[in-house]
Amino acid sequence: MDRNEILHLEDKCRHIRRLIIDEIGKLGVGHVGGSLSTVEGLVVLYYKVMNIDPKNPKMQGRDRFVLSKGHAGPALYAVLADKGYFDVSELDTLNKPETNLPSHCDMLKTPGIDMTAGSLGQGISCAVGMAKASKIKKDNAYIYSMVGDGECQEGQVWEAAMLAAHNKLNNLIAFTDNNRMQIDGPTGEILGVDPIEDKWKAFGWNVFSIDGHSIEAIYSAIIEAKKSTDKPTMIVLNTIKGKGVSFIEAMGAANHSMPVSEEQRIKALEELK
Ligand SMILES: Cc1ncc(C[n+]2csc(CCOP(=O)(O)OP(=O)(O)O)c2C)c(N)n1
Ligand SMILES: [Mg+2]
Repeated sequence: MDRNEILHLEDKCRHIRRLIIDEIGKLGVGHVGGSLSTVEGLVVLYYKVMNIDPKNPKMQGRDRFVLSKGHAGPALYAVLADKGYFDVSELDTLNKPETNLPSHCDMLKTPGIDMTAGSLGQGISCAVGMAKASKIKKDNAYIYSMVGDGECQEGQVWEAAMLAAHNKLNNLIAFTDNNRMQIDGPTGEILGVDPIEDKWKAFGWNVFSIDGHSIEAIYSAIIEAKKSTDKPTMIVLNTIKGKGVSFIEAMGAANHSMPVSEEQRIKALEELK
């Protein structure tokens, strides 16, 4: 990836963060921290890697993305709107009555959402099934998914991990958004998941651990992951919860689901200019 492309995608990340702050800010409350930490991963996937067509969201053989940490829906909606799956103005309806953009992803409501998620552990399990289905259909699709570090406390995540390795699902490339925070505090204090890389390796996955806010590192890891012939890949994204807005980063786990005042919305947008 050349320097210009990296700069372009970094700009895109700033823009997506602005959309996230704006949509949650206009609602007044939401999952800010865990949305902001996903942005570079989503941007590399949606603007560089995935075989998708926003004008034809159900295109046969498309790549799929399952946001297993479904509470970060606002981040994915910002990306889908910017890609043209629906009008950017729809972001103002986030989590309001009759919206197509509920706080957690719903495949029956939102164009571009391929799997409903929000009950932690279920999304990655569905992604494993989708990767197996793609192998059976031989449609050459890649299935991408993202779990949270706190989500990895769910036993179901490890059942999915085992099944994916057993089935040699090298078409499954997943990310852990390793922001080291969950709902109530630091993951390491509540129920530690470290060493997270060794756990995925022990379950038979190909594993990378990288700076989750580096466009270049994420892209390179995906290219490497695609060389796997017999294993699913986990790319551990070492991230910061609330990334991009200093006063939100400084809140730690208190930014998980937080009220956003009009003053905070404007202050955050200023910083993301
Ligand atoms: C099965 C289940 N239990 C509890 C919750 C409530 N919940 C939503 S987010 C969250 C914390 C998740 O932490 P993490 O996976 O680290 O998310 P992130 O830091 O990326 O926001 C919890 C407990 C849920 N959505 N699903
Ligand atoms: Mg977390």
